[in-house]
Amino acid sequence: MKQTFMSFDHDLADMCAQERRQGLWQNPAASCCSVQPLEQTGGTREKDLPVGEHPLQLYSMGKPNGVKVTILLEELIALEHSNAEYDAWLIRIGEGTQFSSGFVGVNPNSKIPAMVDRSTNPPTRLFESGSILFYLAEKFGAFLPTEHYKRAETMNWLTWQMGSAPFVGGGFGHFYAYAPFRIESAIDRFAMETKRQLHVLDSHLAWNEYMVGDEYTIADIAIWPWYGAIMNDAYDARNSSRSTNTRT
Ligand SMILES: N[C@@H](CCC(=O)N[C@@H](CS)C(=O)NCC(=O)O)C(=O)O
Repeated sequence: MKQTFMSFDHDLADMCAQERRQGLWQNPAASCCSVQPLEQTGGTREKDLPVGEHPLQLYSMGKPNGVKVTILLEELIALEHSNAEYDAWLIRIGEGTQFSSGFVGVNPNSKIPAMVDRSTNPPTRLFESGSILFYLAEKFGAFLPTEHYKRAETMNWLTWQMGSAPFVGGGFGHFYAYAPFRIESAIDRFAMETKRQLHVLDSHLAWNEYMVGDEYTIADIAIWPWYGAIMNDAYDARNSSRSTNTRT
């Protein structure tokens, strides 16, 4: 079974928004992108994860953090790294699959993406998209420069992205597009922060082809699914100058 998870999942986003407007957001287990209640951190359902034939098992879905890992895997396969072949298993976060015991065994934090490298003994569990990108880049010796300055710069931008994304998704995306009611100060704060981050990228990319000069790295792979999605109108936010008071 192979799925791709290559693009922003607008259907899921719409479903989240709908759920919340209908009040399902009060039951975090039933809604996606939820705040995970403490009692669910240990895995609420006894269910093993499926395992396929390839060395790498990916448990994910088509949301920006998941897309990062899929892009890197597909780039590695394009470079003919045959050990980068993977089985991709859809984790339906809207249905709470991330709280199953099998998933929690791979990612105790119950968030996609998660991965298992079964080519090692014992198998290596991986969670946090930045950690997965770094692990794969090191393992395959690709998209992570070896030269001192460029390697440091790659990690600067990779960790910048990991630290910045929650302001975009959990902050701007939530308050602008999905929240059941509108809070002007929250929308303003996170819209400004998202614009500021886009400005940081714009300024840097005015002088650099990629985030690390002329080299395509895991920093670009981490950054594109989030900021590319914003530029492609994720959250229906292109016209974000519209008044926070008039949007319904
Ligand atoms: N810092 C984590 C964030 C992962 C994350 O927030 N995943 C979201 C989807 S984009 C998720 O699984 N949400 C499910 C939930 O909150 O229950 C990473 O980069 O891997």
